[in-house]
Amino acid sequence: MKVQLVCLTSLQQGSCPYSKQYLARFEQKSKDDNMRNTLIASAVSMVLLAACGGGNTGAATEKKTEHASASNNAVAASETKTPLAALPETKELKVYNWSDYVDPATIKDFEKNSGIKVTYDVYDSNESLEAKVLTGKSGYDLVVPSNSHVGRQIKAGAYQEIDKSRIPNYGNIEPTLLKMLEGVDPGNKYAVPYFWGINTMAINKDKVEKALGGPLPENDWDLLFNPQYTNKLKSCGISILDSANEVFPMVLNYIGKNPNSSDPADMKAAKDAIMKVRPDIRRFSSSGYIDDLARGDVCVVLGYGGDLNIAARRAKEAGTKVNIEILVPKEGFGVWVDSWMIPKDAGNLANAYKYINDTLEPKVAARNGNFVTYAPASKEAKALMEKDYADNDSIFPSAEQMKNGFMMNEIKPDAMKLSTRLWQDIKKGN
Ligand code: N2P
Repeated sequence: MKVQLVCLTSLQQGSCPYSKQYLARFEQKSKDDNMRNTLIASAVSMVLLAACGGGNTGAATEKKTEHASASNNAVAASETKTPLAALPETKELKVYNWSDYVDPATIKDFEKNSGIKVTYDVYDSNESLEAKVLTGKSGYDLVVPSNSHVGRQIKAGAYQEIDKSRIPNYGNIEPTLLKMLEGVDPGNKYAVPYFWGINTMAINKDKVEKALGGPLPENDWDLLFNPQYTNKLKSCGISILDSANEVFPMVLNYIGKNPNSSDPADMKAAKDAIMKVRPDIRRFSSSGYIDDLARGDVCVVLGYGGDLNIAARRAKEAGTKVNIEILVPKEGFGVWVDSWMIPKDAGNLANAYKYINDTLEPKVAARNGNFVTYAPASKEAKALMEKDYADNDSIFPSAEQMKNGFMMNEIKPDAMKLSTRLWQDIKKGN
């Protein structure tokens, strides 16, 4: 993926804020950096695309992109010549999604407008979802894995191909997200992006400053992985995601390794690094940390960017003095894309398509985006979101910041097994 292409059309119109030199420099850097090349360029271009397409002058460009994307990726329903074969009509839809990942009001509206009854269950880790979908009898019509798990689950035969012509809003999807997913889902046959976001950390600023009794470290990740700091911070509470897949890349990056390494020696080094701070970790949590942080029960959290923002909002709404800051560390943060996928055993196919389509409606996507504080895949949604969120760099990191991000890619099956075993040991304290 050539970063220059990203702003090309806007540059011709003079509306792209990034100079050719800047983009060329970035591309050179990407070439030099084997580990972070293709996918990071894509991630950066995602932000550039948003920036380039934001103003009025970009409107023509936007249209062109949309058209190209529609013809590349889907035949919009309106363009289809032959009518679609009818799918069996049913009256329900079973969704299995991440917790805190939808505005419940959008589900109510969908039910009201469609007459479909939605059953909505939640999980808080890719591991939990995978355990269900790999049985082949998930009982769900829609699930939402991260890009790190999409490829392996497709290969395992867990999903049905998407009929894009049944999703008229498919052309609303930010094209860069589809490009990013191509690596795990060639031809974008199975996965339809929903939100993208980052794995990062948040602090209760007052408590952290008090516990440290001195300045915050230059490297934000020292707050979580350097015993010099964690020794002091354990008194106010450290919480990290309860998932090897979400935490190992952060640790590998901290110790200077490839965040997506499948090398057993690197995995063991990551485990050793966590074991150094293990006595100081109060909680392993993948969703409960939102309220822990909002209440002031923990002061440093490794979590999902949007969830950390939800914690900050809840603290504000509760009128407490809990002062939460979400960090976007210059030393690196993980980037992921979560997608709708239809399990093989889905029984309410027509309704699954209707629901996916609804989530890509810019207004619905913006409403969900405001509620869950992640970046919607529906590209027009950002402009409709509350300004505070649209301007929040832990929800929409800037192009500069994205250079420090790394995609959280799929790791090899053997490495996955090893990291799961190491994670159990870490939790037991072995
Ligand atoms: C929502 C977490 C979704 C992000 N609570 C995980 N990729």
